[in-house]
Amino acid sequence: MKKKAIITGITGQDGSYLAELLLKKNYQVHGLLRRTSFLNLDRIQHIINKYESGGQLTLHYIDMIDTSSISSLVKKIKPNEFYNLAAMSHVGISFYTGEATLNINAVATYRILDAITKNYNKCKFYQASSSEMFGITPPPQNENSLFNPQSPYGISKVAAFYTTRYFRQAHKMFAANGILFNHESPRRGINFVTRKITYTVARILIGKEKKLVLGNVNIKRDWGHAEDYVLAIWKILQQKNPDDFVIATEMNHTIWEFVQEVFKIVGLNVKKYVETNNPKFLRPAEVPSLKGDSSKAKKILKWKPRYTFKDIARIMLESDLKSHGLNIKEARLIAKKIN
Ligand code: NAP
Ligand code: F7E
Repeated sequence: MKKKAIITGITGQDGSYLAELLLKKNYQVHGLLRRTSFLNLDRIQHIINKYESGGQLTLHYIDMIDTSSISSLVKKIKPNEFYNLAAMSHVGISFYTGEATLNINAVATYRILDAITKNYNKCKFYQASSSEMFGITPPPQNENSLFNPQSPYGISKVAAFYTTRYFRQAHKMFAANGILFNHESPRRGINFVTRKITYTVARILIGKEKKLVLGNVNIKRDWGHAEDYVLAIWKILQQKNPDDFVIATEMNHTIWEFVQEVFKIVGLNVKKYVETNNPKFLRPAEVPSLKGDSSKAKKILKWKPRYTFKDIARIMLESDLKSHGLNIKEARLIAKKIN
C-alpha cells in the first residue's frame, strides 16, 4: 500500500520540493492550494504534468482560513502523514497584516490538529516552525533556547509550535515541529532578501533595473538550501516518537556578505549598484542574528546539510541569470561594460 500524505502550501518553495521528494518515494500526494486570481502553479507544474493524470498527485482547493474542509478531507483520505507548510511566511509583511497572519499561521494549525484528532488520529503531523520564534535570543539557538519573537509572524509560529506540542501531549498524537532556519533556493519568493539580490542582479545586467535597494544589511542569517531541509522534514515524521528538531547549517553570514558573494561572481560594482538602509525595507523590530545548533538533528535524524553558503549564492544567481537569458560568462562581460 502506498503511503498517503497531505501537504498544505504545496505551491510554495518548500511544498514543491517536499512533494517532489514524496512522489519519488512513491507516496500518494494530496496538495492543498488556495484560489488566487492568477494561477500560480509554476513551482509544481512539472510534477503536475508527470503525476496528476496517473492519480499519484491530487490537488484540492482549500484555504487555510476555511479549515472545516480540511476536516472532511482528512476523514476521506485517512492520510499517514500531514505536512502543514502553508503560511503567510513574510516576516516584514506580517507587521502590516498581523491579524491575518495569526489566523492563517496559528489558528488554522489548531483547527487542523483538532480535525486530525477527531477524524483520523493515527495520522502523523508536521508543523513548519521557524527560527524566527527565537527572535532576540542570542545564537547559537537550539531546541532549549528561549522563544522571544519580534514580529506577528514570529508570534504566530510560537502559538502554532505550542499548539502542536499540546496535541502531542494531551491528545497523544504524533505531532512534531521542525524549527527550520532560513532556507533558500531558486524557487524562493522574490521578496525574500537572498532571491531579491540574485533576481535584481540579473535584471541590472539586462538593463531592466537601475539599483538593488535594501534595508538593514548588517543582520545575520543561517542560510541553508530548501532541498536539504525538506529531507529533514520528511525524516522528522519517520521517527518512532514525535519530537521537535532544529534544522540549520550552524553557520551564519550578514546580508551584506551575501550581496558581496553574488556581486563577486559576476564582477559587478557593489558601490555603484547597491543602496542600503532604505526605510521602505526596514522593519519596526528586527531579529539581529540567527545561527542554529542542529546537533540533535545530526544525531537522531542522521541529517546534515549538503549545500554551503557559496553554493546557494551561485545556484540562485545562475538560475536567475538563466531565466533572463544569460550565463555567468556573458554576465561578466556585461558587468565589465556597465561598472
Ligand atoms: P512560501 O514559499 O511563502 O509558501 C507558503 C505557502 O503557503 C504557499 O503555497 C501559499 O500559497 C500557502 N498559503 C499562504 N496563505 C494561504 C492560505 N490562506 N490558504 C492556503 N494556502 C496558503 O513559504 P516556504 O518558504 O515554502 O515555507 C514553508 C513553511 O515553512 C511556511 O510555513 C513558513 O512559514 C515556514 N518556514 C519557512 C522558512 C524558510 O526559510 N523558507 C523557515 C522556517 C519556517 P500561494 O502560493 O497561493 O501563496
Ligand atoms: O529577511 C533583511 C531583513 O525576508 C532576512 C522567512 O522564510 O526566514 C524568513 O524570514 C533579513 C531580515 O527573511 C531586505 O530585515 C534587508 O532581517 O529574507 P528575509 P526572514 O525575515 O529572515 C524565517 C526563518 C522564516 O520562517 C520566514 O518564513 O534581511 N533585509 N533588506 C531584507 N529583507 C527583505 N525581505 N528585503 C530587503 O530588501
